[in-house]
Formats: sequence, structure tokens, C-alpha cells
Amino acid sequence: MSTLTPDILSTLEQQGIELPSWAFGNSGTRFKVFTTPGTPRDPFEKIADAAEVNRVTALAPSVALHIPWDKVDDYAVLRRHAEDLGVALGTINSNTFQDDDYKFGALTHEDAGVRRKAIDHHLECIDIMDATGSRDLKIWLAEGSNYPGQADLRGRQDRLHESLQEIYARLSGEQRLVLEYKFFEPAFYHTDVPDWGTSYAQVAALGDRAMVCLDTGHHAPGTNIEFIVMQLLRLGKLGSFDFNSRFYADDDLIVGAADPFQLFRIVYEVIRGGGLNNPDVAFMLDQCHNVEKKIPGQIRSVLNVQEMTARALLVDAEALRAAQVSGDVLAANAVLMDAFYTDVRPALAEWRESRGLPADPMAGFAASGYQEKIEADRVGGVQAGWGA
Ligand code: PSV
Ligand code: MN
Ligand code: MN
Repeated sequence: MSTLTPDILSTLEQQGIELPSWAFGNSGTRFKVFTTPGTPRDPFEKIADAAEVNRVTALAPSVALHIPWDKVDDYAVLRRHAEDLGVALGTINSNTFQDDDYKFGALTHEDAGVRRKAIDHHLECIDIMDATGSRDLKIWLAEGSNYPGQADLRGRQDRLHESLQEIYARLSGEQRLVLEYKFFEPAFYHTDVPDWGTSYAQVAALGDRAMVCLDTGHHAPGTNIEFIVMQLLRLGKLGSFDFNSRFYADDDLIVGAADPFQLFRIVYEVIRGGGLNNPDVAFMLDQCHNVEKKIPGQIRSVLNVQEMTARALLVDAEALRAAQVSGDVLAANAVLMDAFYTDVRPALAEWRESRGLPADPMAGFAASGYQEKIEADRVGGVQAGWGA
């Protein structure tokens, strides 16, 4: 355990990454959804699978739900089911992108009746939060337009504000609203919440319990995402992350798969901003496993985050600061790179064993027989909601 100090290990021990329920359902592209044997048939089975990820990693204490995909009759029963399996129900995600009425918008729609329906859906999500004990309502909007002139850009921002205000007013206690931005898709010309600035402007107008959600796959190629992380932390408005990785657009691939160095840089700014165990920042995955097995896909994802966190914790802050102050460009860069290039895997494996976890959680899960059991037991697993 040579590389990781007791301080680093105790920080790592507190790390928790929320899993998205939809990562366990079948998903795909608009071309084809491949079904995976053993896919959950209902929200109860999705939670059972998520609990497996936590069982072998101790890294995934909560599961985010998506409404109506995860609609059940009694959320208290679902909550107990999760708690019995050692996990909590987390963020509630709304869905205003799979209904014909929302073809030209939901919270921004010209028609007050459609806006009413979309607002009511969010109020229902908050009722669910009351039952599940969830803190965060996450709103990602698929709204926008495809052609210049199609929509009144300014009027839509005003309507968005009014709709969000009504939703925000319904929150109580510790509950929060997090507004996720995305630069394009499904709309191709303009999107109503395309960037962190728009999300920030909208949530700042609501109040303290409205924050920005940063999905790492929602930026134009080449965007310096860690800069945005720094800025939002500086402003006290980074509410949550949706982690995933991308090569081209919103690929929703395993976090850290496409660009581990970017993940390292993001986590470094989180640490620099006091945010690693900052209760204001929820660390979530937002991924889809189209061709790989889903539970191992989620295990790999949380391990990637843990590994890059361990490396980012190795940055020698004092040496870095000294090099920055003295204008030693290469020395400063070398401090960061030294940490990034440190192989922490053996130390993490040893540490896991010392905590009664499998040294290699991927192998631990494979040896457990769980995958074979669900493949035999479950027939007709559900689709996550994408690619229909
Ligand atoms: C669509 O882009 C999306 O991936 C958003 O990132 C949401 O967080 C997620 O779907 C679930 O609604
Ligand atoms: Mn997302
Ligand atoms: Mn996305």
C-alpha cells in the first residue's frame, strides 16, 4: 500500500457514486437495441443489480430512478427493498421527452396546457421524492428547435423560468432541483439549456436549492470540462455530475474509458474546489451499456472513478503551488503528470482486501454466480427507454 497514505485511503473510503437505474435496462442506438440475458424486468430487479455493484466495491451506495420508467405502485416498498439490499434510492430524474405532446417543447412550450402537463409531471416526481427520501430532482430537457426561425428563443427562456419557478416552489426541506445542460440532441439547431451558463442563469434565478448538473458527455469536442467544474464549484452551484465518456457525441460510454486523463483532471478540480466529499455535489453515472454486460460495466465504471480519484489525491499540492508561483511551467506540469502516471491499482487491491472486499471486484462478481442466476431466472428484460 506504498503509494496511498492513510489520509488518502480515508478520503477514498467516503467516496460514493450513484448508479442510474437505466444502466441496468437494455439500451441501444436508434439502429438497434440488443437485449442482454438477465436484464431486469422491473425496478426491483434493477435495484438488486445495482446492489451487487455496491456489494463488491462498497462504492455505489445509491441508485437514481427515472420516472415513468421506474414507476411503481408503492415507493415505500421500493425504498425498503433498496434498504434491505444495503442501498438507498437517490436522485429522481424526470422525463418530458417521450410523449407526443412534447414534440415542440415541454416546460418551454407555447401552449399553456402542455406546460401545465410538464410541470405537473415534475410535481409528481417531487411527491415520489417525498416517499423515496430522495434529495435531488434532476431535470434534463430535450427541448429546442431544428431550424432558424422555428422558435422564439427568448420567449422560451422566459417560459422555462416560469415553469421552473413553479417546480422549485414545491420543493421542501433539503430537496433540491438540479438542471442539466446539453449542447445538442435531440434538437439540432438550438437547445433551450445548451450550456453551463444557461443552466447557471436559470438556477441562479430560482434560489439556493437550485444547482447545475454537469454531464461529462454534453459538451462540444475539445471543451475544457475541468474549467467548468472549477467555475461552478467556485460559484457554489455545482449540484451533481453525470459521469460517462465519449468519443464523438453523447456516447454514454463507461466513464474513464475514452479519456482517463480528462477524468483525472476533472477529479483534481473537484478536490481543489473542496468538493470530493462535499455534500453539495452528487457524483452519479449516466451511462448505457449497449453491447457489454451491464453489472460488470457499472463495476468497471465506479472502479475507474475510484482509480482516478486516488491518482488525483496523489497530486503534491505544495509542490504544484510552488512551481506555479515561480512560473516553472514544466515543473508544475510534471507534478500533475507524476500523480497521473502513478499506478495505484496494486495499492487499491490490497486496501480492498483489508476491508473484506474482493481485491478485484470484476473477478469477485464473476465468481459469485449472480450473472448466471439472473440469466436463468429472468426472461424478457426491460428496455431502458432509449432507442425505441
Ligand atoms: C440524454 O442526453 C440523457 O443522457 C441525459 O444526460 C439525462 O441525464 C439522461 O438522458 C437521463 O434522462
Ligand atoms: Mn445525463
Ligand atoms: Mn446524455
